[in-house]
Amino acid sequence: MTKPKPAARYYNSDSVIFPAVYLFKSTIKMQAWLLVACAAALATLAVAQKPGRFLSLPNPQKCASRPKEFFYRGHNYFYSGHVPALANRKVDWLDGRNICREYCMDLVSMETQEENNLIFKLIQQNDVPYIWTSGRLCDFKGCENRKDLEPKNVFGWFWSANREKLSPTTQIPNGWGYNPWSQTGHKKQRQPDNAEFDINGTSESCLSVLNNVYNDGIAWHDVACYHEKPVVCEDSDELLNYVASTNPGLRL
Ligand SMILES: [Ca+2]
Repeated sequence: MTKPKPAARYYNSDSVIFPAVYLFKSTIKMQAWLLVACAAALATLAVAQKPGRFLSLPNPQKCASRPKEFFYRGHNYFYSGHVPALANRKVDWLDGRNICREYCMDLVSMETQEENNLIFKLIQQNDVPYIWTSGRLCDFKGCENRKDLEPKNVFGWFWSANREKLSPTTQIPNGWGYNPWSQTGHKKQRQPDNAEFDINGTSESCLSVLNNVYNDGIAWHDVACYHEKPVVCEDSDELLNYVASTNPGLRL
């Protein structure tokens, strides 16, 4: 395994997982995939200057005692600001995923308006300035030659936690009454606007919910993944099933 270039660090981690969707059809295949991922992570740790740049594996004990702030449609959620051990932590997007993944969770994915409203309410009621979600632009290795993702700023977004595609960014999603993407931002244009790319060449490849940063209320923004933010974690069926199958008797 070659050492990742710093600029490609997020792309490397996602190119491992995004095309792997078809491997998740059975627990046995999933275990095989996790073994491969584990071996890849260990091999990379040996050469990486900064460890932890790859997806973390779940920790069974942390999964069993994971924070459960509220429950919705079979999943537990928590805001990192409400967990004493994490209350003061702001992390980049990949570290955010890994904080959640050690608890058998992942960054939150809002596939429905009802779920999105719950997250917006959490942000509003607790005066949270911003959070990371699992939303990610498919602009890394493995996303080339995908005509269905073009143009990327409209069709190229997916939830990393479960690899589901988002609705086209220019449309109100099916079953929703509003478009969750902000109508404004740094360039006074609707989101996603990839604004930071014009400033310093860094793509805005990760999806954050910002609380009125642009006098635009609570809304979705594309943001460069290196920014440090608190997180909302949501149960991951894949990681919970994996830990359950490999730890008989563990109460999750
Ligand atoms: Ca933006």
